[in-house]
Amino acid sequence: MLSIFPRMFNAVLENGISARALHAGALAVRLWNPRDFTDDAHRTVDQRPYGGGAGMLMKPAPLAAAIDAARRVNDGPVVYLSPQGERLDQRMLDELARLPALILLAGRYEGIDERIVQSRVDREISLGDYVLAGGELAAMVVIEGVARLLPGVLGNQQSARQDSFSADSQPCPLLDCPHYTRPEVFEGRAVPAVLLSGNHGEIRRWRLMQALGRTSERRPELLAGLKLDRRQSELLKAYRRGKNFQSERGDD
Ligand code: 4H7
Repeated sequence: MLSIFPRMFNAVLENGISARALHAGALAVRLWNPRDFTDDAHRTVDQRPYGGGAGMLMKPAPLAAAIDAARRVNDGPVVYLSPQGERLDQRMLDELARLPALILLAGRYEGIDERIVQSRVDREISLGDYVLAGGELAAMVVIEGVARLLPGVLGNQQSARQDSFSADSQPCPLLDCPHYTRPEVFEGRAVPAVLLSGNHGEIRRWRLMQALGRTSERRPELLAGLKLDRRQSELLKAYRRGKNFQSERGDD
């Protein structure tokens, strides 16, 4: 991990699943600060852009030296987090989680000198079409997304985890169904009766219906990429019928 703000990573490395992955030895993160690879008294990592314009760039020499040092310790593809990158998705996280090592590069200022991209970056990844002040949060998204996929990380579901290491990590085909826990009634809202029925066939059916219905309402483009079988089409129709019924009653 290369960043001029290494302490930002405490947020993800000291908490939750990534912290557990670290302690379990399933994950190791080493932080490299380009500032430690400068040779002037001010430890300068930024420089004005050729051609003018607002803002500064990360100058190439400290980045090159930091990347090369990181590579000597743990060689792996260099991933640069930037808005110009390929969109991150679950399939990509799965791919990254299978690599023995990875060098994440977080840019600050207006980005890095293009010659570093050319000479040392293997893959440019973006979280999505929006702008952050630095690549650190994006890198942390990659760290947490990868950590939870590593074998031996999810204590209780360890074996399930390994089974699903490939299968479960394909791009999630559908959105998740709604979830409920105790109490049965909260602020006047009851848990759907089917979930209390003990009929596991009906519960599975209801959950799939909700997943299909919510996906068609919220992310129709995900559904367009799927080929629904007879049962799934019927469940989706039933969901829509239920919705129409509710809105006719005015309690949608
Ligand atoms: C590399 C190049 C990632 C990194 C430029 C990083 C969004 C994402 C950054 C920039 C990021 C993402 C510098 C471009 C600051 C915008 C105001 C850091 N933003 N920045 N500029 N979508 N910012 O994954």
